Amino acid sequence: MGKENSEKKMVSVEDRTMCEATQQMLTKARRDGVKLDLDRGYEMKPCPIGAESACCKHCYMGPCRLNPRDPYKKVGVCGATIDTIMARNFGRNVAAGSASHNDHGRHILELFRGIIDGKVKDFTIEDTLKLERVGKSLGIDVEGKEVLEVAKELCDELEKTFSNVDGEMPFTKLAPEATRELWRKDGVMPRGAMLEIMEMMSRTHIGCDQDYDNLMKQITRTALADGWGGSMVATELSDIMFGTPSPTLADVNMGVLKEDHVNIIVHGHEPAMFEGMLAAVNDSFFIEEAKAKGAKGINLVGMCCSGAEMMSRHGVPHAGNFGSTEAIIVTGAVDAMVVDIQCIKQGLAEVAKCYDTHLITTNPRAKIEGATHVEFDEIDPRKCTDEILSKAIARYGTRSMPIEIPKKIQAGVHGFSHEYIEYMLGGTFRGSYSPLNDNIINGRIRGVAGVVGCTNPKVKQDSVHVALVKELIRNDVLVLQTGCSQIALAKAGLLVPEAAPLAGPGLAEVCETVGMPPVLGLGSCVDNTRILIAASAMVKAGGLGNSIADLPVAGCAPEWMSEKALAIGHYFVASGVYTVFGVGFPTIKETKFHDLMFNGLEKKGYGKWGMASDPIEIARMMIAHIDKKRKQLGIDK
Ligand code: XCC
Ligand code: SF4
Repeated sequence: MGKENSEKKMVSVEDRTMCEATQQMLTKARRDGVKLDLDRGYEMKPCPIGAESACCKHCYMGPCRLNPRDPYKKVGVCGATIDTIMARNFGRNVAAGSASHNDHGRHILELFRGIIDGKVKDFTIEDTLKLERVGKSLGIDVEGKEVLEVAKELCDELEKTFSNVDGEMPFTKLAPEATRELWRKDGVMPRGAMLEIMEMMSRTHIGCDQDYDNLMKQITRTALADGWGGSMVATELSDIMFGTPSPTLADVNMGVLKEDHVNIIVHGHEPAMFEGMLAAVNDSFFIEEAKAKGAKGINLVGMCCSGAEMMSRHGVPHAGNFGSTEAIIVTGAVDAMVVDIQCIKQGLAEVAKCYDTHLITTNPRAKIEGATHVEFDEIDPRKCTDEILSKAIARYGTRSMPIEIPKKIQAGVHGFSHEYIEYMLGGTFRGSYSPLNDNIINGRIRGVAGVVGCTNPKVKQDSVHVALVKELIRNDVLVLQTGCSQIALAKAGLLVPEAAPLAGPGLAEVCETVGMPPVLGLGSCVDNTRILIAASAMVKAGGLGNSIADLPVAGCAPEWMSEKALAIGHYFVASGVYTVFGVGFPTIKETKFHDLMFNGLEKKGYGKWGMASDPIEIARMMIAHIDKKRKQLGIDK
């Protein structure tokens, strides 16, 4: 097949995404002359030197470019070697990812403090049982204390996650003792997130830390400050304030839009604004306003991670993942897309303009040129949400575009918090260990995999997620999911108990007994920390070794794209999990730094990195690791 031919084949909508709704909208966008990310991604030819992290622009003696095919032939002007350059680049990626999650977590903590101080009146402490449980797990004496008293102590304790300059980050207490000992011994125990991120940035300045092995220590500490820091604070406090998820039925895909309703999409990451919107759309004043314009009502749906959180907590419908955010505007049916922070493509502004959709930014940390900014303030949420509603309703009244909504919709069960998983698979002690551990030891469940992360227009949207997860469950591996990956599998119809027959005989039997799907959706990307807590609980329940590194588990982000994904990947590796990334990886294979990440870390007692792009190959690697761990545990009969 000639180059031209293969390019033609690549560019068909079926090759850009396996999501049929997104295909339909991409076709329409091309017809309408509107360019989407899915096509921009195809046309972009990424820099091959940057793709393998063989360039450095940390000072203006450069930028220095090394040859990825002969990486040790040259050094930078300052003398930096390829290992230093790759380690510094990776370190700054992890710092940015960790900063994003910590900024999110700190913002959630501020909201929590606002509730305690009485300044914030529109939000409250929903789950007081969880408040007590989390307080106790951090050593707070909750006996006989008022809710607000416990909350205040917890708030002060968790503040240290960000502000500590020494000691150990509070939530690291939840990790198994052997895992913590390793962190202490290697000097990678995270202190405070602001400190770790600052130190990561300073050590990667020209002429500072130029030993890739030493840099790796700070990279590890910075990543741990995400998983056991800001991300965990975000998840746990959001549960306390907005409710801990338990299994909820929710619809997913573009068919959740309703032609005869005012459609509002919330897309981003922090739950507060979305919670505010949810409260406001039920206001009868606005429902009447919408009706006066001829609409049957107001339809609030989510996308990406804030969508995943709201779906988990409240069953709010979810319209699609990262790869569909521009495409959905092409329906013409979106009256407003409301965004806050992270993973919001600037390209949305142009697409929104073409389809007369309001793109509304709400967070002072994330404005977009061409979008309307209506700031959200937790102290007065209605000021923002009411203005958004008025704008969306007015747009419904003046809709002039032809509307085309793909009729794709898929129900699924979401909202498996770690508490619920423990309750479902660990609550009643039958054998010597918890039922989950028993089922792993007796081999019905071969192991547990976390499949998470983004979609990336470098690969056919959703296709690697779906093929990988199907292969894993077919081999009796229980799959836990978050973020955009969870949405991909929800659209494919796997987040229902009826998907059990797709699993191997052992996993299918467990699913049928418990009445659960073979694929469990845990929520957004910060909720990856639920996987850390579940893994720690598995260690503590006994029979599967002493540390997370002993468990027959593995993780994967098969279509990753963000720096947050790298931070998440590395905190899983640093916590003991074998983590495979798809798409590609910013290192050069034949280098010392790559060897450290993909082999050396495991020898030191951590997890390790893996990389492959084919889903069956990824599954094979993850299962081989799970089997290796089973063998080491002596449960490989
Ligand atoms: Fe973003 Fe969180 Fe990735 Fe999705 S999975 S593209 S990071 S929205 Ni989190
Ligand atoms: Fe080049 Fe060194 Fe400057 Fe990087 S820090 S751009 S390798 S001179």
